[in-house]
Amino acid sequence: MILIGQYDSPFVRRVGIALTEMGMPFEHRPWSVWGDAEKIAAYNPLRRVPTLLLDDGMALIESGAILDALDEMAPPERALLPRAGAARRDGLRVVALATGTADKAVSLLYEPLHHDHPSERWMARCRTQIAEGLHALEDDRARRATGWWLGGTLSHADIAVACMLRFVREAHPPLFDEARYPRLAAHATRCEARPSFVAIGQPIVNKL
Ligand SMILES: N[C@@H](CCC(=O)N[C@@H](CS)C(=O)NCC(=O)O)C(=O)O
Repeated sequence: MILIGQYDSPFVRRVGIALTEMGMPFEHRPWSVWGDAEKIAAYNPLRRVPTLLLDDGMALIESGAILDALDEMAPPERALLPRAGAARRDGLRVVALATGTADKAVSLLYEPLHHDHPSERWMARCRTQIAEGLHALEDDRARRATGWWLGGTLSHADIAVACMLRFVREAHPPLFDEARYPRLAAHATRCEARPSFVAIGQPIVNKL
């Protein structure tokens, strides 16, 4: 398999970490969505990352769809979400809160990069959405006594939240006050200490 995209993207990083945690070997092509857009377009007409090329030549896009396929391809004991039922829905809800927050953090980073006159109204909305996403995740984690988000083992929920947190903290430092989100800060510390998180990551490249 070949994973296309740079690890400063919380979505690409999430897929790279999940592949590593699942023990699935892959090659990495750190192509930029700006400088390498036409190379990416050969596999994904949307010119977005992550894009994952499977061994049979199929190109998967959208991190959620990619990880769903990988969970299905992995031996059941290595999948990072339950296959069905309430526990799966719970995990998907946490993942959606995390990736939705990451989406808004990416939009907030892009706005001044792509507009001569960035919209303050749009950026204020993004900041509110990021803060509310972080609050909801902090409250959700407070209601759980388990070591990892969904129980005793690492899941897609843990990875999605941690990748979002690293991106928000690096791209928008004023938006993450550790004192306000102590459980999320502890979650990030725990995840970032794992070898897969250490190996897969890069500082944000904030230019076109
Ligand atoms: N919903 C997508 C979001 C992916 C995403 O936002 N990727 C960004 C990089 S962080 C990208 O491709 N940006 C270029 C663009 O959207 O044109 C997913 O989960 O895969």
